[in-house]
Amino acid sequence: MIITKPTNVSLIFVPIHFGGGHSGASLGPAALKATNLHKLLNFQGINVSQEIDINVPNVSDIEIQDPKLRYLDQIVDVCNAVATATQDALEHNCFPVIIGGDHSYAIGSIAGASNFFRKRKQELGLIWFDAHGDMNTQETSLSGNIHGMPLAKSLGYGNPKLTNILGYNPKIKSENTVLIGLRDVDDLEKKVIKSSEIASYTMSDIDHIGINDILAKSVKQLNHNVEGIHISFDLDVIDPQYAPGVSTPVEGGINLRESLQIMSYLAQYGKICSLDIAELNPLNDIKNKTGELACNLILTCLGKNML
Ligand SMILES: [Mn+2]
Repeated sequence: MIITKPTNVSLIFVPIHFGGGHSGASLGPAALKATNLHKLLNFQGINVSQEIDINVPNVSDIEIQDPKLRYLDQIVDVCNAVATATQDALEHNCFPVIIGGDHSYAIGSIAGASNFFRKRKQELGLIWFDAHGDMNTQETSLSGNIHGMPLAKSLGYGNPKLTNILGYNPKIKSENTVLIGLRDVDDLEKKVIKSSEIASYTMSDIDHIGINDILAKSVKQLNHNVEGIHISFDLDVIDPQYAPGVSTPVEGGINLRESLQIMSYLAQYGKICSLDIAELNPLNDIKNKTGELACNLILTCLGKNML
């Protein structure tokens, strides 16, 4: 099996919180930097080619235009910058790790990765780890928070300003999408997910089938159709016992060993091309426990072994 052991990575930090309304999410990138990620990557033989801090506007004095899509224009700007940085990293043979920040920025990272493969007439696959569906649109969302919508946007549903980043949609086909770890899904989202071709696995499925078999099924399904797979990992997929530092914790998540097993499995599969680590919120964390785990997850995804 090919091992995903990139020699060059690009760290893209996105200190955004207004996709979710939990201000601590903007501190996620700083908490990750405090884990010494850069040095630890170097110890692992990985060169950090660039560290990019995406410019995120201060929204405290911006009036919300549309309560159904809060901070739409600001999020579009951030996602455009994230898309460019992600695509650029891939063009330069660097593995992009995009660190948030609330999950809304994934609209941008997926757009960038998708466009890289599109230019080569290839397709991108997506594995989305999350307690939530992130499949809302302005029609179904109760909060208007865009961090509950990024998967829907990447699949082409919802407001064109978000679905058409980089000028096309959808970024991903639903049959090339896998959703893992679900346990807190809105009723309308349930209908959308069930009626789509997305392969979705709840926590109950993980209990019944086991995470390894789910990953094996997932990569087997995607392998035929796609050249690269983007991983969008919302830290709230992990149980708050191990990852309290997230904006919207939900009991009953995967445990610490399962989270590391996911990354070690994916590291052995050659098509992983880019990684989001989203929703780190140090204001809810305990002594940067979740930040340290996030760091370990990144290192493991990039080939760190226990022995
Ligand atoms: Mn999410």
